[in-house]
Amino acid sequence: MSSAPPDGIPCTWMRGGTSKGAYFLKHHLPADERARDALLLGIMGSPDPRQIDGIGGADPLTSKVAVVSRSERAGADIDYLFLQVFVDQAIVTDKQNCGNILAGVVQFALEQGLIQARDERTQVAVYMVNSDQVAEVTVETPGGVVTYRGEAHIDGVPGTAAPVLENFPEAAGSTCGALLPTGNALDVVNGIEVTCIDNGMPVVVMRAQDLGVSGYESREALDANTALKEKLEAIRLPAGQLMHLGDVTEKSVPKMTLVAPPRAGGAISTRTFIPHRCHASIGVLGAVSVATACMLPDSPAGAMARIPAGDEKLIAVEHPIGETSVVMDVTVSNGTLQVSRAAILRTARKLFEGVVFGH
Ligand code: NQM
Repeated sequence: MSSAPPDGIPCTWMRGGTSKGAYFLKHHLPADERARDALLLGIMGSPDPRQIDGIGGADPLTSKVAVVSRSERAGADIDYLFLQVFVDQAIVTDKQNCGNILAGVVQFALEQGLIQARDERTQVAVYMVNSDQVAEVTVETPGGVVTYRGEAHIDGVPGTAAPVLENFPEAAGSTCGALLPTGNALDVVNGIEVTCIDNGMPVVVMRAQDLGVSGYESREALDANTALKEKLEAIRLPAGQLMHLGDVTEKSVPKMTLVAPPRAGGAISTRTFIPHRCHASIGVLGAVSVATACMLPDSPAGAMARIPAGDEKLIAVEHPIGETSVVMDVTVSNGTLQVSRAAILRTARKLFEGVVFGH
């Protein structure tokens, strides 16, 4: 299948936020994209629903790849390309970003010697190749050395770890060209009211109730609901065109988020399909996009969200296993929403470092 180097490739396997992935230095992977993708499919064990012949975890959230290199761009320290390796199809896509895998990229770059740590904590400008956007990421480096241990907790991960702060100063429209790619806060697609939004991740936001569910079901119950999945795909394909993403049949965007009124003290309750399986929680940039939709009065999310007052807002996005809090600086000028910053807390952990083999 691929011409993988027989001696394998250096690889670090990390938990980034609520996802897991293989982190590579760019120069260790084939420069040719087809050869690279074939190699990554072999490494993850795709296509196979069990990924039994690879290191992927048989879930889109654990079949992810970060490709990292020193940046040559002004204003950036390192470049991060995210690749989603589909589990049951022979597809590797760079058409989406991933803020969870981003949570391990800086520690990896520091440990690989691409950049130098400061004492206490190190802030790094990460150029996210997929969305042509810079994220500011701050990690703990006591004595100039990366630590994964700490007291921060994120829902969906047992225990605590060192905090990783992700700041997105320029997320709006990073994939679709505009925060509201259709030009509207509300569209009707296949008879369902939706908000098509891109504040770092293209997402279609709609009322769970309109799709015949409560929006409080478990991930497992929603994943078993094939009728719901068919309805969502029938909305996603035309929505992808409206969002300037073209034919999204083989793309992992837009994500599909069902919203319901909050019921755990947060701003909104969510269930997100990414796009064919229900997310165990919600993606980082997915949460930023949904939190932004909550600020639009015409959106199905805005109508039911509980939003705190003030320009700096803490929006708790509830999901199947807790909540993800997004801090946003928001202003409205001339009736238009301006989000000048979105920030989120993550943690990460290095799980192993070694050599991985393709086919
Ligand atoms: O939205 C899953 C994840 C993600 C993406 C997905 C993510 C983000 O949880 O920034 O983190 O939506 O495919 O890893």
